[in-house]
Amino acid sequence: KVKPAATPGSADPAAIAGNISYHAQYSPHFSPFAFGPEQAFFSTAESVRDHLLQRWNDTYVHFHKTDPKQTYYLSMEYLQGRALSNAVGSLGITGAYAEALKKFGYELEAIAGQERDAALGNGGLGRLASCFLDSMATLNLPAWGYGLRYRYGLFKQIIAKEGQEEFAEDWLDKFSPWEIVRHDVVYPIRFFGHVEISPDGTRKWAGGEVMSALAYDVPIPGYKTKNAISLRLWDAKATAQDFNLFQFNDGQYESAAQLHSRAQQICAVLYPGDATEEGKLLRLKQQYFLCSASLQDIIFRFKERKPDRVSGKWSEFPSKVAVQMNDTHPTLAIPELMRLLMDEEGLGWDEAWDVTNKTVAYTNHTVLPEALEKWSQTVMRKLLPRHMEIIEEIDKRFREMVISTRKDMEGKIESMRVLDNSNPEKPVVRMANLCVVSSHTVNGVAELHSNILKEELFADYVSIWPKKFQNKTNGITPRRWLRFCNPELSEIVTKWLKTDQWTSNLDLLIGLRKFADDEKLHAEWAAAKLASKKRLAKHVLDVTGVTIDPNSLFDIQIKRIHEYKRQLLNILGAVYRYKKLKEMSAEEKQKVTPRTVMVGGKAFATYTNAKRIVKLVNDVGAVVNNDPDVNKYLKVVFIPNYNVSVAEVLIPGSELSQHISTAGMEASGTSNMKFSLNGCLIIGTLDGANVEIREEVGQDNFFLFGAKADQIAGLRKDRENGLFKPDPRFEEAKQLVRSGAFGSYDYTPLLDSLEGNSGFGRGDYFLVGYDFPSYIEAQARVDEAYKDKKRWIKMSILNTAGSGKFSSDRTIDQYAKEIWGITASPVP
Ligand code: 26R
Repeated sequence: KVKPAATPGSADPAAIAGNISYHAQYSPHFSPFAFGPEQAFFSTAESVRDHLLQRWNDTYVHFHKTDPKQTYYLSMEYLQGRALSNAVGSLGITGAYAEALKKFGYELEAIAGQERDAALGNGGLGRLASCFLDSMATLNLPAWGYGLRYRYGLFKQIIAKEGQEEFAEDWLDKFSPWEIVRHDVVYPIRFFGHVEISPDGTRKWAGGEVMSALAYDVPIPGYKTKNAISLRLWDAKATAQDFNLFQFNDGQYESAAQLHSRAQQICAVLYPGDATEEGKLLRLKQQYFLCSASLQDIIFRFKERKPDRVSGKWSEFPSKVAVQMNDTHPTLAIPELMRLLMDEEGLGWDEAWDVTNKTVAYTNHTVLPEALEKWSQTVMRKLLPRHMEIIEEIDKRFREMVISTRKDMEGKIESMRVLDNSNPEKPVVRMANLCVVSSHTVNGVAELHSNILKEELFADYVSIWPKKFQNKTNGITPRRWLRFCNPELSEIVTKWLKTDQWTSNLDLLIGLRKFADDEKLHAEWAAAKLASKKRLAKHVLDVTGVTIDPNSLFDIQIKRIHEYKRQLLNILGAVYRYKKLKEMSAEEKQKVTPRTVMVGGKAFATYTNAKRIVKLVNDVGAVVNNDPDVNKYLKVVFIPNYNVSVAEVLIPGSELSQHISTAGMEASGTSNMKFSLNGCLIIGTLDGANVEIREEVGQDNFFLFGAKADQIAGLRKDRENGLFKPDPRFEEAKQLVRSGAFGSYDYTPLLDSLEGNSGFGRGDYFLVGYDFPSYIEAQARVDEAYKDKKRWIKMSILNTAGSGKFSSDRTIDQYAKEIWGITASPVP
């Protein structure tokens, strides 16, 4: 009924409705006879996109004219989640869009719920990249993200009889209204082939197979600013020339389209299984594809902004370009930039090296040995022969440098060098070493983690380049993780602070501290929490069929399933709690704090022990939740298919969250920050960013337990020497699982990983047994604290009040000043 309007309506609901109606009619993706919630979502998104495009174009033109130094963030992962609410919220037109949709009989929230998550990542590293883009745009920084346009990003998790099952999820079905294909932004990408040496000695990569990288741009709005930046996602394509019509007409359909199908493989899935040689090769192809396309684009833009710059001006490059590598996955940016500068632009080694070193910086996100990438030199030479030559030269020159300047370090060279030839059968490239040797700056992601890098993993390099190493404590965007996901609490914060400026200056939250005892605030705070808990309970009922009590303590652990994150400690704690409840008299039970333990997260498809943990949580839940003796006091729920939008429902409704990794193993953690910001208390070890959160919110408002990072090595040694004496409570919990109380599934291998004396994955490498008693005792302190409602709410308020430091705006501001050397460039 609404008259269509082609132009995006400002903030006027009638004009917006007209624009939505225009898109339904003239950007049709469905037959015109219905306007259901799905059609309404796509038309609304396209209408919002018009606003974004305007800003996106203005920002691009502004950067082009003013030519500031720009950061390019290279990441194999982004976990964007949904975009609609975030976009209208950032543009300040949520109310107008809500009203416009009412004209069609729809609620904005329901329409926004139609959107699929853009899940182009696994976990923490990917979500961090997305929070960073939000802050870069909000701070008006000249900065972009580059990534891959995976067809099937993160798998969908379904819990079946045997535990987790993975299914491909097509986020582009039906299509994404947010991406804009740039048919004019296409670069050739080469694989395989050989190195050609011309008579003058110059080397060039030739032959092999060549396909195209095609750009898709996702506009990223800043909060309350005109700037909108870009997440540029590359897709792989073969052309008509690669299609062999002769073969096709001859009935050889598959070989006729061989390159087309190889191109499709590149962006098919994130982290394809790498157990086979094919899988490894495909992963390396993906990494190179991202690096080569992005660097060609960066160099193109460098030239485009000042056409007279072309040759002889390469020393200017690092004053215009900063490249940040998000972990080692985009390390090939280093040899690729060297290759482009030397082979395509004619620079000599020294000049190219100087430019590369001043341009690239590396962030480390993990110290786990199995997550530190090592690539076979054989595979690398086959796929990227010229890059392998360049890597060998980097390795050679690094060794020569150490020998000529640091005789005292000579004994360390073998472990520091880029190439590891210690196993002549399987020589490898150590990607982290390549990053450290080639980057101007290396950073960790929390204070403790950065110290571990400096004192352990990269200690030898620190003695050569003491100033290369920094810390940049992670952060989260307060827009998505409080303002938009928790409107009830946001409103209260704004009311008591008498300003909504905290959304872009999170330090203002500290102003809540002085109201921490105010009874009126307490009442409002408790009501907001209860509303969020009810929404959470509804989600749990919808996806699991389990009814949970909003008056019980909501205790949540959501993150990737990993042994070092110790979901096993959590569930064994719940098993122990169950056992004690079973032993209690009815009278004793009256005094118990009722609890709902929720665990969610995905296990990597080939990570057997992680999958066993998922199964165990589900099995324990099935027994506990159906046991009338205890289910008023304890429920255990596995939340399936954890992702960004599930987190947006769970975090606001949480009261206690578990960040219980073995100290020293979680680089930072970022969901801990989200929970604390939403007034949730943390039970945790002194690991990653927990250390800093506890400092900020105050130690009385944090439930601490467990061994410290500097004790871990000693404790493992003790264990090897047979000095570990398990606590009887730990033995009881394991025994109950072994007894078959939670079903017939064979948990022996999982539980055996907690026994014995030594070895990786055996001998309780993650020290679940050592930390178990202090964990149980910390949980008892939680139960006591929860009985005192006033005290609990005060602690909750103080968590929110102390979360200012963990805004990704702070993190990105530090990167901009201390690593990238870029400054704000707001569109006038
Ligand atoms: C390629 C493969 C070996 C691989 C390893 C590890 C792929 C992906 C990863 C993911 C890692 C790097 C990750 O997500 N790390 C997390 O980064 C977060 C953001 O800094 C931290 O908060 C979190 O502690 C860390 O585990």
